Amino acid sequence: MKILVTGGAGFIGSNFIHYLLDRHPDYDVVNLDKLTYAGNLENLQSVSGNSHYSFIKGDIADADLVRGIMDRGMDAIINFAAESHVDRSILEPASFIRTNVLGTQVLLDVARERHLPRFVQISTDEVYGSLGPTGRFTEDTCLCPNSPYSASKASADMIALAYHRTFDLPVLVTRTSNNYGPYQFPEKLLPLVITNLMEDRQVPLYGDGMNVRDWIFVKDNAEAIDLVLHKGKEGEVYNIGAGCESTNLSLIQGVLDVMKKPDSLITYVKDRPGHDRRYAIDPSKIRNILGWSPRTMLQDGLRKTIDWYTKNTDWWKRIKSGEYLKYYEKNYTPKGL
Ligand code: NAD
Ligand code: TDX
Repeated sequence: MKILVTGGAGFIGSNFIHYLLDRHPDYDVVNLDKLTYAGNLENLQSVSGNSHYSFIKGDIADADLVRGIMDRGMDAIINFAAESHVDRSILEPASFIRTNVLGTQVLLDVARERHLPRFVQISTDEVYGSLGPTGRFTEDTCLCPNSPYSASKASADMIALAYHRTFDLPVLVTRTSNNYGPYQFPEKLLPLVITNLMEDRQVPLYGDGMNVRDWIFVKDNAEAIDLVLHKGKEGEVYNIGAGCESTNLSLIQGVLDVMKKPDSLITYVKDRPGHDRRYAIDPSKIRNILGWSPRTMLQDGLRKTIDWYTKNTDWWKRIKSGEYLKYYEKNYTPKGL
């Protein structure tokens, strides 16, 4: 197969490309990525010489560029490209609408023109909104997004599924819970906490710290996406989650324990506006129909992740010393960090 992966220089996309090239060494993978602040070709250094892998710097919203790539005879698009950080969507929503909604629409239009056999839209559990203390999101849960980020992702899902129903485009959608693992940009909770703790800096905990997220090791998500690509049914949505719920406070306490750091490094800060209280994915559909199950549970995955950031200090130190500093100041300084 020839596969166009968009956003492959980001966290999940780069992990997915590593997975795909290992699992299917005869596949050709083209990575189209705009290299925003979140895109990092260092994530793909070890495959840069692989003759089955190529990189194109560009925007998914550039229809002519996407047409040119499709003319190489692609069999599938897997659309990871997105603005992905909720806090940034609160500071500046416009780029989220542009890339996540309009960019996806451009990809869908070109896919339609070129009769693409498979289009996998990578989405998130955040489109379902916030849960109370019980229950889990199924694929039939109504969409109720609360942040500009999740609203842009919900829009893209609905447009993609509408292209299936209206134009018969072979679209599949995956909705995954919070991913963690190697190469995650240190603005997201876990890499922020791990790297701050490595420097004995305070870690910011929003609100009362009791918001719940459902954590999945990124390689398990890559395996699930690969299954959906090959065996999923067109027009269907697949929830992907590992059943690892945790409050943010107990997650951070787990990291403090492994890293042998004191609780006094936690600083409670002002809450995120519109902060969703709880997410939890019901993965029964992908488990029962496609036979997927996660391999890595939270404790083991946390250790692997902490170990990766410990061994790759150059990777995150380069990021944290650049443009990222300006964002960190804008998001956290007024709240006392
Ligand atoms: P990320 O921010 O680490 O990476 C996004 C990548 O997209 C970057 O390499 C960036 O350069 C690229 N990009 C951004 N705008 C682009 C554009 N206009 N054209 C081409 N490339 C562009 O994000 P991530 O955490 O790897 O998330 C990947 C996908 O998975 C996103 O669609 C996100 O919504 C979804 N998702 C993420 C999580 C999570 O926990 N991280 C969970 C569920 C779903
Ligand atoms: O400094 C922080 N302190 C804190 O308490 C940060 C950055 C986050 N938090 C909280 C907010 C959330 O409850 O931790 C939780 C996780 O926050 P993020 O890492 O920002 O992730 P979240 O908002 O849950 O969204 C993530 O999962 C779903 C990804 O960023 C999205 O791209 C994905 O769709």
